[in-house]
Amino acid sequence: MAFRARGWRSPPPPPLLLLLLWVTGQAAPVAGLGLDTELQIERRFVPDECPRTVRSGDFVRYHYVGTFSDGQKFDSSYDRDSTFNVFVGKGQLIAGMDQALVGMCVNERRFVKIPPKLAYGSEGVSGVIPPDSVLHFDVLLMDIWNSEDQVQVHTYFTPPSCPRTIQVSDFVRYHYNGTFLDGTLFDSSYSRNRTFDTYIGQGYVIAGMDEGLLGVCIGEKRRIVVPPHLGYGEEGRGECWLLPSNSVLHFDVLLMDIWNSEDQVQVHTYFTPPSCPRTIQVSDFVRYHYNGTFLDGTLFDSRWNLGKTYNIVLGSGQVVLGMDMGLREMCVGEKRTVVIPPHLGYGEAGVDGEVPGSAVLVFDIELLELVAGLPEGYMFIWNGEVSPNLFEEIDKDGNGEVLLEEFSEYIHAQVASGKGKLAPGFDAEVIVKNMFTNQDRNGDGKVTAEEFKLKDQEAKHDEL
Ligand SMILES: [Ca+2]
Ligand SMILES: [Ca+2]
Repeated sequence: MAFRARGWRSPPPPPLLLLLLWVTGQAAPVAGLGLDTELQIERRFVPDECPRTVRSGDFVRYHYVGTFSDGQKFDSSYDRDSTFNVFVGKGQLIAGMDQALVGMCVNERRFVKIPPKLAYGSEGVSGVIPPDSVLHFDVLLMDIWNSEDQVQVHTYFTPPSCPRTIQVSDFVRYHYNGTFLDGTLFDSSYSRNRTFDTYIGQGYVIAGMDEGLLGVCIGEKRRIVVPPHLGYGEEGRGECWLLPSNSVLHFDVLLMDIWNSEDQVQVHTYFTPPSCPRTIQVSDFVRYHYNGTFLDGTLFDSRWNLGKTYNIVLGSGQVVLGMDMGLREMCVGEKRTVVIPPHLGYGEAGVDGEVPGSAVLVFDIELLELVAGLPEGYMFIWNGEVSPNLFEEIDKDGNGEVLLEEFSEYIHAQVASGKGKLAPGFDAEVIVKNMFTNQDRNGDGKVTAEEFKLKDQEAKHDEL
């Protein structure tokens, strides 16, 4: 090993490194001759993009192959399949390497020739580096950061509108590609075809992401650069991957979704009809069109496209609570947008294959029809006075018993003549059957005058 010291907080060095430390400490300056007496640097490859170069004090990760002048290899990081990680300019490297790394870009490749006086001098390293050896290094820089680095954010796509940005305690869903500085991909939510979902600012993600995600809009594309002390540090352990220790991480983030547990349903009316005799109340039957999208604009459901309306009774549990709330007070002909947070939508589970877990839903709604419902809890009401001889009227054949057929015929006749009203939006036969069963106390399929009377006396707001 051609380096004097261990990397930053690395495990204890193997014996050879200890030996090198000792020997280098003893090395006397050597007066050489010709070109071999000076440090020579050849920049073999310089990338087009180079936002930052190595400065003294930086921590770097690099690969190298070390050879003697005759081409014989004495050491290589590739053989160990791991980069060499070290602070530059702090005497942890032989002097020649400390100097040679300065000014390098990530992905730059340098051929470096180091004279003995800037390496191991006239002593060399017993059994490894002969005395007065000129050392050649083929260096490829992988990573660079400084302990003073902060999180860097760079927004490279800004959506046209941004009604809301990420704040502490929000729950977000985002896609990301995670790369090292040299561009190598180490993780991607896209490859899993699933967003990364988390609370922000509460320590569920690395500190650098908690900070770097603040202020992001839906649809924004942002690169977040996280130095290791705000990322996975020396251990390099992520949630599902083991990273090289002390690596800088690039996250290219696309925000898909954002909400807060304190969010309520948001309603925005963008078209109001000229007249509105009644707005939707609980128990009303309504028909409406809608498009359902996620916050990023992806359509997940559309009644408009299907050419069918959605028909429900408000307050009857036929739609998610957020939709029930979002439809209230709407007029026929009105158009509105309803934004539903997941705790009032499909929750953490979502809908398999249709709605991801913890998704905010945006519904664009047009109300087409409204049929006023009955008061809450009623399935049938009389519009006027109830006949005093009700049982006799229902018992058409006068045999003292009411069968379901008689009962059903009678109720439908009342509805047809406008004297009674069934709750809209439900199956009339089911309502009638339930009413009949309710009257038939002993369940023998007939309602007697006695059963009818008992039911009548205890009824508070029941059917008849
Ligand atoms: Ca009868
Ligand atoms: Ca009975």
